[in-house]
Amino acid sequence: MIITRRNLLIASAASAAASLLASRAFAAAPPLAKKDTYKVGFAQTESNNPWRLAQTQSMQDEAAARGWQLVYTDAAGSAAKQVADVNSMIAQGVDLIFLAPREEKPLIPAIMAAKGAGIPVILLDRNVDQSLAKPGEDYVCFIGSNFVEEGQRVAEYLVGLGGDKKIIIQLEGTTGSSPANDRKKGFDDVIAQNAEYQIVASQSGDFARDKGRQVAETLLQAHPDANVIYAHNDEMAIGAIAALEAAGRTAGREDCLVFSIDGGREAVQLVVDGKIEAVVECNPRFGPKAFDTAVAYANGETIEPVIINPDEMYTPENAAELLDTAY
Ligand code: GYE
Repeated sequence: MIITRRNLLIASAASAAASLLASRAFAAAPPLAKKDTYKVGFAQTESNNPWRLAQTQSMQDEAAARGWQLVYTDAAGSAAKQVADVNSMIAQGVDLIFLAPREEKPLIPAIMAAKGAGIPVILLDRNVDQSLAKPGEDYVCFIGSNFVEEGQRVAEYLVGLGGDKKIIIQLEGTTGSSPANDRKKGFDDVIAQNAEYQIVASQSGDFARDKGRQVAETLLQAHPDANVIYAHNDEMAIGAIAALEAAGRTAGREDCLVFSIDGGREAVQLVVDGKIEAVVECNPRFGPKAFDTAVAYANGETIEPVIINPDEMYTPENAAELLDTAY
């Protein structure tokens, strides 16, 4: 090959790309030094529901029990603020960051910034886009529920019930968040295999009670024949029950089945009352496992890239008995 300036440029661009790939493929997540106590960050997404409050409480309790310093931030529902929160933790020199990434893509630069600063990140409860960041390389691991399975369990329960309730409204969680994407996927896949069931509308209620109520109100007007509401979390299900009642309808087996995911005390009580048919648990008490995982990582133990929390399902059969264990 004749060496021209153009060929040289192409060759050097190709080798730069190759070494970038190699560094991505081989670089491990930053290590955590062994110490008696740590200063760790917890970057929370928002605090507008009992699930988030229970998760924050669990992290704070665990830090206090171990005598670790916890730098806590609340992104108040803004991915941009959460990126800034992580950057401020990096500037404060925390040893490790626990991050609950609000959405799958916008938090990638924050994870990369922590990696660049040599600070390991453990993802809690929500995951990030796996084509953009990887466990064991860019962050240590993900700890949380299997959201696809949660959606599947709701759909399988519904199909298993039989009966005539087959026209479904779906209230999705925060757009672009891993639980919303995966809870929809798991549910939709099972429903697609059962032709007599039909999802007539699927829209985001942002995991929030009042947004869920408003969206349910609009969708119930557009689809008055709907007789199943599947909400991606308790808060939106509770909002949807208010919308049903405002429309002169009732939540429950007589009229419209309601399903949710999370398993907060208020929702489990609604299962006891017959207004919610079933709730798939998604446990927010992350503290013990999160801190244990950090210690195991510092000790050089092998950390699984994905650590799944086992979840219960609350049904009319067990809800009363399990009520006291709900957060
Ligand atoms: O279901 C919801 C919360 O990310 C798994 O986020 C979590 C979800 C949970 O706001 O209520």
